[in-house]
This record gives sequence, structure tokens and C-alpha cells, in this order.
Amino acid sequence: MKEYNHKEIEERWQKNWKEKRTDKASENKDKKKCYILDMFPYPSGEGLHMGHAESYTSTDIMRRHKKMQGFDVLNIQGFDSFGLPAENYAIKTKTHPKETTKKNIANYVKQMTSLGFSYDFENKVVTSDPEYYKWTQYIFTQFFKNDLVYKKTDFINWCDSCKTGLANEQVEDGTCERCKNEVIKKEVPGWFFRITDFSDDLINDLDGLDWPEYTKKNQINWIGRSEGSEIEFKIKDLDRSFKVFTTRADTLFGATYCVLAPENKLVQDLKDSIENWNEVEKYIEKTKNKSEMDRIEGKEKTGVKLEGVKVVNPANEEELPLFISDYVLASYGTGAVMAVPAHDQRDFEFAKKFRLDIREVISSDEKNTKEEAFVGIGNLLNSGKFDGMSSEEAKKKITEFVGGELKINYRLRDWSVSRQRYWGSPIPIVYSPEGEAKLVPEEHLPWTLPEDVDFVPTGEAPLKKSKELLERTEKIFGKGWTPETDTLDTFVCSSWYYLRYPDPKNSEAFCSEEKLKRWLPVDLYIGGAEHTYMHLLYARFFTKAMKKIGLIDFSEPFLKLRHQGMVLDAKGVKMSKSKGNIVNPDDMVDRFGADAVRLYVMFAGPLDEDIIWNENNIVGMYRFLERIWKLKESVSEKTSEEIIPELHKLIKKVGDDLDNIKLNTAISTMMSFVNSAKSFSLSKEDYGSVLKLLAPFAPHITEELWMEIGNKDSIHASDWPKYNEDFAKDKKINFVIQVNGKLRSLIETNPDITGEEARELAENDEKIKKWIEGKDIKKVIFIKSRLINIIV
Ligand code: ANZ
Repeated sequence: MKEYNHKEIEERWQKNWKEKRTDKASENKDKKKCYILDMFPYPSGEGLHMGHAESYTSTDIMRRHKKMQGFDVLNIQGFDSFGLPAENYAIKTKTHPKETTKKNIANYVKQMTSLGFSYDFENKVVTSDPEYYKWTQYIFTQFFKNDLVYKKTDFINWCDSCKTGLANEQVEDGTCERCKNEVIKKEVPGWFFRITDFSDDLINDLDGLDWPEYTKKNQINWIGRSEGSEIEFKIKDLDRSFKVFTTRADTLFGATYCVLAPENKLVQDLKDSIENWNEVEKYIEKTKNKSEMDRIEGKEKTGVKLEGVKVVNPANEEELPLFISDYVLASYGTGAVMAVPAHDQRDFEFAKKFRLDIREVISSDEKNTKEEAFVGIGNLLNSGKFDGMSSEEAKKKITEFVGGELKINYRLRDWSVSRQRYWGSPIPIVYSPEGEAKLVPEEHLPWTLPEDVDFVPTGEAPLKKSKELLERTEKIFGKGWTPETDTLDTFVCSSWYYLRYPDPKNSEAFCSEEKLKRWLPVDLYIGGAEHTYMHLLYARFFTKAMKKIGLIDFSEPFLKLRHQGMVLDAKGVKMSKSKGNIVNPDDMVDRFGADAVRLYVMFAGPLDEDIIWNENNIVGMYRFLERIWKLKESVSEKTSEEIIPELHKLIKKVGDDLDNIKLNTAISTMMSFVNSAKSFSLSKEDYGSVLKLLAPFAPHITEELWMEIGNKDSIHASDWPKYNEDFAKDKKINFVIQVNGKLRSLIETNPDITGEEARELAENDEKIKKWIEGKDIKKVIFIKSRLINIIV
């Protein structure tokens, strides 16, 4: 028998599958569909990393399994190819991002093919292709027509190193998620999607989804629903007022000052009444360079009192001082707070520093309120007629009493989608000579990205420098018309790509109605947990918005979601280019073959846990494949009686594990079966069944052996093996537990139970405990498959 030669086999089958187009969905309406989706990669110059290899292997396995079970599956992969890294690389190397993107994608395709992933690359989806972004732009225009997108000039997150605006979700601990530079607030005009219209749906609809609990929780926290009240404070002697948002209206009698965010427009309006304007203005300037994170977490509270201005507490007509301080954010609530130092820690620290009154209005059993605020609820005191009332009741009653309004606030902001960068989808908007924004009509989509652009970032949108874009605009719309020169955040492109997969070449629609109906929503989505806030939230918003305007008829895109863990190096450190500890999938495929690499990344641990890279174990996988290869020698007329039950158990177990995404245990069960099977004989059919079980995991070697035992059609198009329930069932026996020779308990267990296991079961058996507790066990008698007798 010839030796197992992974290289020769893998190359030959990959070629064969490609020629036969085995990757295509059948679109056979009699079959049920199963849509398993990968988070598509950004095609970076470094190529595929092990994390990709891991998650794409898992989905490839599950898709192959589903196909063998008779489902129609979709094998589309795409590339999230717009974005800053390609542009930054272009700046560095002076190559157009289009070129690098093309090259990188070709490399990814090569790598994915070499890993045996059955993607239909002839139908791949590339977000930077005009045929794709035409539809990104189309959806933008539909959002525009339905008032789901609008333009405003606002303080947005600004990264001065990337020279572009960022969405809140792209700010990590106050820094730019790309370059880690501190993010500041800058007032820039830009386009926003009304994601906040869907805040409640985005929270409530999580209920029906099979997603990891922590991902759901993170989304809920990010949306940050907060129930409170809006209460108006008047400014003394001036015909002006402002509203505060508070979650603790019950503490209104304890307010001893108020604070406006430095950016609050009211501050400018009060300019003439503010006696220390110079100082105020300086503070406002200083705030501009502070990140939101700094402001929220800032150790030392800072601020300036607005001299000459007093506000009136609506509850008791008391006059209070007014401050500006950066701990109040302009973007949350009303950008103004009533400060209750006795019951809010930030207010407490501020009051200490500025020597302001601290007045308790909620009774607490806790002592020591002098050192920090008591933030709990309780009964009211020092609150006039509300004394003695509970916090909960007082929140409503006091709001009513002062003519306030119960209100729900959200932390979620509308999604800022304008980027002052080059490599993104152009925003299909033009401006009339009067400055009015108008949609580029559909017949002009795709509104193509001009190529006559120098992309060195200056803070000005690179598209401003394109003559071609301006000329195109004037030619279509007339003299004096100008194009929008910002591009769309790349997260816009990735918010709907899964809707394109079923119909990637359609030039009449982003996806035909028929295909939408057949394939969506996605049944299972697998990808990294780092996408909790951005991609997953944005994609859910897109689905809801598109449903609202009738483009699709479902409101959640991903019914089931799982995250894969990270691949760590042998020392347990995350693999990264900067640490130089990356294991390149190409080298591994070259040395051990795709089948071994695939088995290894799946075997290393449960999919959702981190795995540690250990090269010795991949050698172990190679040996396993050699054993499968050799197992062919055990093929004879009949399967040995002894292993028939084991085979049925194996079929059941591997199938169940695949359904439950327990791919590591499926492999280990196959390994132990193969170990025991080598001393028995297997019929051709049963050997074929073993190959079938392994086929999704190791598609090449199994195809080869399948053909060698005389089959003509691909193993991957064969039916998933069936098992016989009677064989697959573990036989149970009634096992006797005695204490001092007397029957004290009877348990149902498997016949193979060992003495140790039996003793453990016995000691934990409630009926036995009372006989042995506190006594010395002198002796234990164990009779296999029958009884255990504990002598005390
Ligand atoms: C008075 C008060 C008294 C408050 C008290 C709390 C405790 P969440 O739960 O996050 O919604 N706040 C309101 N707007 C703010 C802004 N723009 N910047 C910073 N802080 C702001 O928090 C709501 C609470 O955060 C509000 O309730 C307000 O302080 C503060 F014993 O009002 B509270």
C-alpha cells in the first residue's frame, strides 16, 4: 500500500473540486437551506492568520456536514476590503489601494483554497468593487428617502493621527481603535444614521436570539437604557432655563449646585451675564483636547463657577450656583446636571474640591457618609412634604411636583458614518449651488470612487482634490454643483454583506426577493468576540432599518451566534505581528497538509475558548491521519461483531457533536475509535461510514480513500451515515450498592463502571451517606457490572 502523501492528494483534489464546482449551492427547492456565515476577513497584506484558519475551518466542517445531511448550503466568502489599513499602506508605498487590495485578495483565495475551504470564489463578494458598493449606496439612498440618515454639524470623535472622524464604537478607552492615539472632540459636519430610533428594538429583540449571553449583555450595556426624569431649572433674573436629566429625581431637595457641559450652547448664550468670561472661555478651550474617557474617569474634578449667574431649584426655590465642568458630557442627556453631592460620588468629589454644601436627603443605615456619597435608595429626609417617602415613589412624585417629565435616555448615539478618508464608498450626495444636499439619482449608481486623488491625509477629505469627481458632478447636475467628499465608514459596507451572498452577481437588486426568502436570516454566524459593539450592532440596525422601509421582511440578521476563541502561542501570548509570534498557516499546510492543520485547530479545544499553539500536537494529528490511511488494510468482507456497537455509537456521537459545535470532542471520539478498530475488521461499507464522519474535518484524505474503496462520486456529496438506536444506546445495568453486605441503594449505570467510579457514586449517594457518614471505611469490595460493598 502506498504511503500517505498529503501534498499530492490535497493538490489533486482541490483542483478536481474546483473544476467540478462542488462548492456551488444546489438551489434545489426540495432541500432545506442552511446558511452558515463567516465574519468575512479584511484582506490585509499579512494574509490569513490562525484565528481565521480556526473559525473558517469550523464553519467549513459544519457546512460540509449539513450538505451531507441533505441541506442546501451557501459557500460564499467575501472581503471587507475598504478601509484605512489599505489606504495607509498606499500612502507608505505609493501603490493604489485598488492594487494592493486585489493582490491581497488573490493571496487570501489561494490560502483558503489550500486549507480545503469549499468556498465558491467565482461568486466572492468584495466590498470595494463598484458592483458591490453600488448597493451600499443604494441602501444609503433608501435610508435618506426615509429619514434614516441626516446631516448635522456636531462634536464628533476625531483622531488627529488618522485625520478622520470616528463612531463612538471605534473609540477604545478614549483612544482610536486603529492607531491608539488619543481621540478628541471636534466639531465637523457629517452624516449620521438614526440607529437610536431602534434602541428599544435592539435591546428587546435580543431575547429571541441564540447568542452568547455576554454578547447580549454587552450590547444592552452599550445601548445603555436609563430611566429618569427631565427637570427644568430657571436662571435667576433672566428669561432662560435649562433641563437636566436625572435618574434620581428623589434627591432634588439635595441639589446644591448645577453643572453645564462646557460645550453646552447655553454657556455662550449667558456670556453677557457671566462676570468671569475669560476664565470660562479658557476652560472651554482646554476641554476640547480631552478624550471622553478622561472626562468620565478624571481623578481630579475640575471646573469653573459662572460668576454672576444663579439658578433656582424648582422644588424649594433655593438659589444655587452654576458651574461648567468637563465631567458633564455634552452628548449625554441634556448636557446639564443637577448636582447632589450627598448621593452622587462625582458630585461629592466636586463639592469637596469647591467647598460646596453637601446635603443628605436620603436616609441610610450606613455610617460614614462624610467620606463618600451614599448612592443607594431609601426614604427621603430634608425634602419638605416628601419626607419619609420611598425613593421609588418620590422619583415620580417629585418629577410631577416640579412639572418635570419622566424620560428614558440612551447612551447609544446616532452612528456617525462620514469619514474624511479616501478608501471607502463615496457618499452618493451632491450639493446644489445653494448648498442643499441632494441624492445622486439611482441611474448614476455606482457613484464611483475617483482615482485622480492624492491620499496623503491632511484632515481634509482626499476626494476634495479630485478634478474628475467635481467635473462629473458639474456635468450631470450643472455648474456650481459640488460632490460630497467624505466617504462612508467601512462598517457600513459590512452591515449588509450577508444579504448579498445569496445573489452576488445580481445587477438589478442587492439580492432578489426570491433568494432573500430562501436564504435569510442567517442560521449560524461565527466570528470573533471583538465585534460585539460595532459590526453586530450595526448589522442588526441595518436589518431593522431595511425591514422598516420594506426592503426585507425580517428584523434580525443572525439567529445563532458563536464566537471563536483566540489562538495563543506556546507561551499563552496572543499571536500578533508586533510580537513576532505568528504561526503562518501556509507553512503548516506545507509541512503537515490542510487536513492535519484543520484537525489540529479544531482539536486544540472548544471553539469558543482560547487555544494554545503546540506543534507537537499537529504531528499527533498527522499520525491519526496515517492511521486512517492504514485502517484501509482492515477492510474485509464483514465488520467484527465486537465493534458494531462502537461504530453506531461513534456515528451518533460525531453527529451530535457537530450539531452542538463540539468539534474537538467529535475528533477525539474518532481517534479513539480508530485506535480500537485497527485490531478488528471493517466491511467496506462501514469503513466508508468512518470516512464519511471524518470527511467534513479532513476533506482530502477521506475523498482519496473513498475513491480507493471503489466509489465514483465525491464523498462530500454522499449521505451522512445513519446509526441504529439499539446499538448506539449505552446499555444500562442496575448496579447494587451495599453497606456491610446489606442492599442500601440501586443505581442505573453503564456496565463498564470502574471500582473507583463506583465508590465515588456510592459515597455521593444520598441513601448511602447516612450509613457511612462519620465512619471509617475499612474495606471496599467491587464486582464489575454487579455491585460495590462498603464495609464500615
Ligand atoms: C442627579 C443625581 C443624584 C444623579 C444622585 C445621580 C445620583 P445614567 O444612569 O448613566 O443614565 N448625568 C446626567 N447627564 C449627564 C451628563 N451629560 N454627563 C455626566 N453625567 C450626567 O446616569 C444618569 C445620571 O448621570 C444623572 O442622574 C446625572 O446625575 C448624571 F444622587 O442626577 B444624576
